[in-house]
Amino acid sequence: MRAVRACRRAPHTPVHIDSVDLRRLRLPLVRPFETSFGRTDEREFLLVRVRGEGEEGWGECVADELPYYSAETTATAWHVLERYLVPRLLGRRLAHPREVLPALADVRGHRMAKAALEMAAWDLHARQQGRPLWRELGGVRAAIPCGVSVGIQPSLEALADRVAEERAAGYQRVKIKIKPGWDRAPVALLRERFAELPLMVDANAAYTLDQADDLRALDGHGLLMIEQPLDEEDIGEHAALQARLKTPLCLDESIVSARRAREALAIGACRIVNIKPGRVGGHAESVAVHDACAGAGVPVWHGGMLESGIGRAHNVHLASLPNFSLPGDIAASRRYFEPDLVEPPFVVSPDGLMQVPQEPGIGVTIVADRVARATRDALTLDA
Ligand code: SMG
Ligand code: MG
Repeated sequence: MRAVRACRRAPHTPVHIDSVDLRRLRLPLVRPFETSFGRTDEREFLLVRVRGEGEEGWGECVADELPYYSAETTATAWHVLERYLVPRLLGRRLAHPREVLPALADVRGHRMAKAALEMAAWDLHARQQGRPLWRELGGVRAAIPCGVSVGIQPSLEALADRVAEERAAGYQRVKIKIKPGWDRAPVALLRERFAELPLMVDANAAYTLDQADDLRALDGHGLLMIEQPLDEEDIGEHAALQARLKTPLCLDESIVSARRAREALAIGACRIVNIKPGRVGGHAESVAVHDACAGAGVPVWHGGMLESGIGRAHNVHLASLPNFSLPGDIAASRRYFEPDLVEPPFVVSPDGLMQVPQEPGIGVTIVADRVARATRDALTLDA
């Protein structure tokens, strides 16, 4: 498949970035989102726009204002982009966006900051080729299956109501957030009310191995998986936990690179992997994680970071690759921001599918005045 596509591809225009705009935005969420580490009412995030050869490309940085999901924040990402990452790309000619991450390799870590720039370069490149991003990444699907992530709710009844609403909207699977003290009861209730519901839980690293019994108590409920129960550094402990559970473990925070994915799979730390391009340094590394998992017979699905339509568009294109065989946390724009920053907004069909955009690049129109209204800081860096 890939070889055929490569033959038809237009000659590559090199990636040449003349200027980069950084923006910090704040947008209120349609509904607050609560996890084991806290509650978000308003999303703060960065946008990166790269320009070159008369085209532009957009990326979104998934880092949050607060260092609770990960060490990176909007402030650290801005600092590292401005001082170290953007200067390494400005005025450089790269043959392909795959060369962006290697060009930034002497800067350690800061994968979310790198990803925003790398993904903007992919959008620029795809627009220059006049092709939708999914074709450049190796996507194979015109529509992707959607799941939904439901935060911790004020009561069990409120949770059941939310889940009923999401099912009615068509989502193919539901994930609920858990933490010690909010695990057995919500799972038991949902199983009682929605016996056939494809259901999973995400702990965002809230447990330790000595709380394994709390997780084993979930084993009888036919969950699709338990996502990231232990600390992101505890790959070995995840392997020990997996050996004690029937339910597959899925790693999210722990998988920061293809190398880490291969190590985790080699020791049996998980049976499923969540891919977020922002977490691993962008699209090229995501494809490498995807391929490593495919080679090991391990399914992947696409995670979400409460993105605006710009980050969501990138996610939808990536999730069209073949080994994204489970529904992702990619939900409709209207669940997050109203209005979203892009047109058309992303919608989910009654059977839980989302169309992959077919226009060049990320394939959506960025609505300039909505971006401007949400912008708190802006900076242009030129070659
Ligand atoms: O984008 O719908 C979304 C959120 C999906 O649950 C989600 N993301 O750990 O997977 C995860 C969380 C991280 C973000 S929490 C603010
Ligand atoms: Mg997660």
